Amino acid sequence: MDFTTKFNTWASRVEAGFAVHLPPAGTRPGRLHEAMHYSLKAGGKRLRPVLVFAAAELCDPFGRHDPLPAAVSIECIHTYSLIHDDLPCMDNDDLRRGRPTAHKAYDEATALLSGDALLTHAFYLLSTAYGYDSSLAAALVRTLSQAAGSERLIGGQMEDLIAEKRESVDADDLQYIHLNKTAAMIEASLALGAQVGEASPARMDRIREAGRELGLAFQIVDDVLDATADTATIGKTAGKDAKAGKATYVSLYGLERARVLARETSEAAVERWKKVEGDTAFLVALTRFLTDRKR
Ligand code: GRG
Repeated sequence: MDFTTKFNTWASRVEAGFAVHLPPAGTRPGRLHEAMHYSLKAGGKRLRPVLVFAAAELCDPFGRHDPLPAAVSIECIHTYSLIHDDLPCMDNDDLRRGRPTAHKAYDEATALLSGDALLTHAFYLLSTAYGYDSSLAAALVRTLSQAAGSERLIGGQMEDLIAEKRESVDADDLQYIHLNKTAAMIEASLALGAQVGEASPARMDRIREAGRELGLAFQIVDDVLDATADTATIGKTAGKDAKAGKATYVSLYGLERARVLARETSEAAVERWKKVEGDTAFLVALTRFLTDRKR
């Protein structure tokens, strides 16, 4: 199967999985469940679920455990983080994934609660879907909760908000923000897939290292796109980082240097993939695809 077909197959699988692994939109309270599905189905790239499938297949081509619940759970956490990030008390954005943000389509309280519900559901799903193997379920919950917690995703978001109010931000601060706000969830997607595929500890370490580098490259490209692409293409308000005084690779290093750093970091990730045992061709192609993406 070629790269695009494989990516689209996994992305479609996770989208179909929302109907199986979440309470339906009509579940009482209808407004809450409808808002959860509204944001989930808004049509993101589905990068993180695809990473779960790819790592699971890499580590266990025979598929002893189904990666789908893990893939749905990481997309729940990612979507919650986007809903909350768009709220007026954070980035205050009107557009996400090409549609009105959750608090614009509903209201702030509904958006907040739908994010809370997606966050909570992710762990319910992992613990029930893999409950037949309690050590696997516990390992998955540990990986995801650590990546989404106060020292990683939420910590990165906190420092990002603090940096907006500061006079200057240095390379260390920027690295902290991006490693935690962005790379943590990308690394965790791969780690979840590798756990589903019963990877050895050594293989897991190498996969995580590649994920960390891929996550950084992804964020540098995101910074470049925010500075150069138009709103219609990226499906969120372009040029927001500069307006908000955000710490980005473009604000710290300038556009041209940021472009070079994106390519170098992406190639560093490719080198890491080559050190991982097994057929990493899809992950190498994905790394390069993400560097050249337009949205
Ligand atoms: C509110 C705890 C909390 C965290 C928010 C996700 C996030 C942290 C902030 C969103 C802003 C931002 C630039 C985050 C960096 C990660 C990132 C680029 C997210 C967007 O991921 P994509 O491009 O989104 O994969 P889609 O919509 O395609 O799924």
